[in-house]
Amino acid sequence: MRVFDFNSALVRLPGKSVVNGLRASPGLAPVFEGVLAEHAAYVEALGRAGIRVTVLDALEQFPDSIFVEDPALVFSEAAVVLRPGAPSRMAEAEELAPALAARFPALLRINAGHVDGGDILVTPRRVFIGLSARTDESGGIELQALLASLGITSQVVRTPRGTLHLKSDCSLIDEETVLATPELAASGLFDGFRILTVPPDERAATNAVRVNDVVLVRAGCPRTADLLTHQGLAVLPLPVTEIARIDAGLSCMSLRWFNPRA
Ligand code: CIR
Repeated sequence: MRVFDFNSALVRLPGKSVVNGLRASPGLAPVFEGVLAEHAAYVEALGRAGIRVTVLDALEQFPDSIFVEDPALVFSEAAVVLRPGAPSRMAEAEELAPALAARFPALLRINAGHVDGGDILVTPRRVFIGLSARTDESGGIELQALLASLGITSQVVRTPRGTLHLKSDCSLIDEETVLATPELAASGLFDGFRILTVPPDERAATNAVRVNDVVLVRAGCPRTADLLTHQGLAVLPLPVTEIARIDAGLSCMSLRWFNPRA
């Protein structure tokens, strides 16, 4: 089983409040109908990649709750309820907990500090936990202990300064290959991995999602798509223009796992 072999996913519909999602810099807010269309294309792509997708109802009181990757971390054997670092997102974790409890054999919880799932990169060798403005040391240490209890090795690293999440700048493409920004590629973090470096003007494409035999990639990044295609990978470009206005990309819109009981 490869760490990107999935048969199950959870997503959450955007509420109209998504237009008020958090963003680091001022600019145009997303248009609700546009977010809805991008979300629908994403859900369809997961389905075409072989995943059974459960779509949860929108939560109007939580504008960013469409980004289910941040309040939880999932593996075949357990789900971890995290503690998102943005105050407006903290309660998303408890909103998600019942859906997780119904689907996983074990439910673990981070009880101290903060961890956003966007800062967690799962690879076959270890799980990287990126410290950022959203993920702090006490959360990272607690997550390491929970992962150790599941027999999973992890390493606490630094999310690059000025980057929202670790996975804003990198993603796992196959068991030994990561896609990364030029800065992260040069940082030494991925020593031992094969690194595919995106062109500087396509930095946002690093937040790709390997799902079974397909790589979902942000549309409008042709050189990154070519880079992946030349590795023999099937690439599926998806539009994220609207959700990018609230600092989001592809990985954050789902929780993906392999359910051996499905
Ligand atoms: C936030 O700032 O929390 C949301 N507007 C975007 C979250 C994106 N999450 C992710 O990349 N994992």
